[in-house]
Amino acid sequence: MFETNYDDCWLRYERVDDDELRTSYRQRLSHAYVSEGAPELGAVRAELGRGFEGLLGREPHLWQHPPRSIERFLVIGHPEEMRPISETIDPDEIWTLAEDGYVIRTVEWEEHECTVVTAPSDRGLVYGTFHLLRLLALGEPIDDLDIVEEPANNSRILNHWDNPFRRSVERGYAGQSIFDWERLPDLRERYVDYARLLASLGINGIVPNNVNTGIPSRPTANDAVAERAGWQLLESENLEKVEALASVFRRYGIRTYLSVNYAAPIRLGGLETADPLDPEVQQWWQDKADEVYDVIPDFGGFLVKADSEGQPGPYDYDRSHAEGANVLAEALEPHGGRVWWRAFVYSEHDDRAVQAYETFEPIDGEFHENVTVQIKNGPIDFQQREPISTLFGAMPETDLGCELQLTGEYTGQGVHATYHVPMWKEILEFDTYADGEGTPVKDVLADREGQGIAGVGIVGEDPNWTGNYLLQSNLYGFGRLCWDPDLTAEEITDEWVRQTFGHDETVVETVSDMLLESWDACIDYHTGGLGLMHMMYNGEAALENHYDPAPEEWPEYVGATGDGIGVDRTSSGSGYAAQYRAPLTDLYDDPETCPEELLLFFHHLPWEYELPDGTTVVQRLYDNCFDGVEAVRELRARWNGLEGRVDDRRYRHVAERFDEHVVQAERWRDALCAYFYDHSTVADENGRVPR
Ligand code: GCW
Repeated sequence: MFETNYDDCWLRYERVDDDELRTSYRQRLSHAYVSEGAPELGAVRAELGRGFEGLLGREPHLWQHPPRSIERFLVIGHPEEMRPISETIDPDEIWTLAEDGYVIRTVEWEEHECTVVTAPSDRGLVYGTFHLLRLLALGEPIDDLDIVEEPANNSRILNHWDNPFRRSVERGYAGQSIFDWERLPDLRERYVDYARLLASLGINGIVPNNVNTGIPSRPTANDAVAERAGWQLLESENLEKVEALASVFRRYGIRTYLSVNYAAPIRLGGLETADPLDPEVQQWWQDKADEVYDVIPDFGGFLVKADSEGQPGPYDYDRSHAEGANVLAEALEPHGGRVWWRAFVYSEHDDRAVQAYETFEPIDGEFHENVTVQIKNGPIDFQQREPISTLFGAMPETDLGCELQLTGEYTGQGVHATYHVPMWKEILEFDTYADGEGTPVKDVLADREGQGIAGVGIVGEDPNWTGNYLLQSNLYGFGRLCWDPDLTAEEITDEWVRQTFGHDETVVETVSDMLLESWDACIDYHTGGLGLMHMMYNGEAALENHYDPAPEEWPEYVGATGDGIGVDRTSSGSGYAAQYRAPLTDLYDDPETCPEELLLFFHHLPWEYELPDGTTVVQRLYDNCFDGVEAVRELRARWNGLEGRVDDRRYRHVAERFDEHVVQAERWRDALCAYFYDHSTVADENGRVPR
């Protein structure tokens, strides 16, 4: 019934092997009293059918009332509509939950024992149902459940850099876009299965089109455009297509947003200007928003890349980013929509790291309440490891969103099995001192209506969705961390491996350890560590862009000279370190106290500068590059050791990519070591450099 030509990822619902466990699951769940009405409940029943058939060998018997003749049964619905819930759980407990929250509890009702999934919203019932199925897939006992879940982040959104109509994906490494805008509003099963994957993680928002909406420079009214592009999704004729896609995601509690182009009033409206303070422009956005909500009643809002990498914006009219965002916010406000306004601006400073703060910190508090400023985790651009953006500690009066990257633009592009969860944990745990000591990024973002986390998507039409099967773990991990940033990387990894590869402890342990070690290896062979970054080839061809090494292309990022390496971002340099709250500025300003993993991001140091363990900077760079390659070889060997324990299709696919991974890691090691030697003329103590 559910055969597709693409992978099920972590929703495999493999049969529960343990007879005793399977029996106890069947006894409690084979009969289900599920509420009706909302489209989400249709998704709940469909998922129960699919999940139980896989896990328990048969679909549940669905009842429209409490099955009096059955001792134990499952109940899914809202307190007020179902007696097994309203008579066992205090409704206030449910109504005071966060809207997306849910409760899963084992209760005694009359002479029955019920497993209850209840929530204040239909979306919560979807999330609760996937949580229950996850417990079964993980082989957890369900005899005495008392689970209360609320998401830490209000918004948990996927940003797709998919180019509609062209079906290419910017920084996509898993084939073409899964969204076929030519064929929409016709729907595909793959859209449903993608919505299921996202809902199983509690993702509640999606932007299906690229922030680079296709208008690189300031257009004029009569600028003929041959090729259709993302900005045209706002055209009346395309809104029906957006609604069709939105209707699929809506059933799974996911709101649809659109990336819009700031010059749309000119391009779509034929106006002469897109000046946010121009009344005609304000009216145009208002009319466009009204039109969108007529077609898509639960539309989420607009995502905007403005005055960045050639995209138009308010600076074109000498307006601030707040003035720029607020005209869209006013248009969306009556409909409950939100503007996600990206803070990814640079190019006006020698040190690109300083610009976003200098642009946005001064206008903190000037944005309308329904504007969220979306900030990349670091000041550069999703590098293998970056310090945390200074903006997270600098805008208390503005709703903030953290933008993370799932796709591996700089971490191996769909080939290298680089797991981002440990990186994201480091980002979310970083103490910004925004409210004194103990104000980690995760707390800066949490528990505020307009805040949350956005992730740059990773899926494409490849049967494995992510280019490498192991990279499905990044989508899984992103969703789990958005919901609960307190989960450990180990917990998330264990969950993903078991649901994806089963419970063979050798496989679970091996794959988990491999993933948890992959990021460190990635940093070592791609950068040499110590905070260096941005040494990639910037060629035109999409797939070689940012994949190959070319340190010589970026002197201002690496700071390699005859006397040393690194970039001075302290008070004696670009002054970036001063944008942090105390005591971070002093911590970073002094090479003696600056964390080693960021040393050369903040400091330009002599090649022979001695690190605390007595190693020199240049020797450490050589060692890290070689260790990085060794680590990748070790990862490959461990994977190869799993032959016969993992199905052949996925085993061979991943093994092949590890072979590519090793070769590419060697390429980076050799290019970086040669570059370091050319500048330092200091040979490796172990005779490996020069080669
Ligand atoms: O990461 C860089 C990428 C661009 C991307 C841009 C951005 C969508 O190289 O491909 O454009 O940043 O985040 O806007």
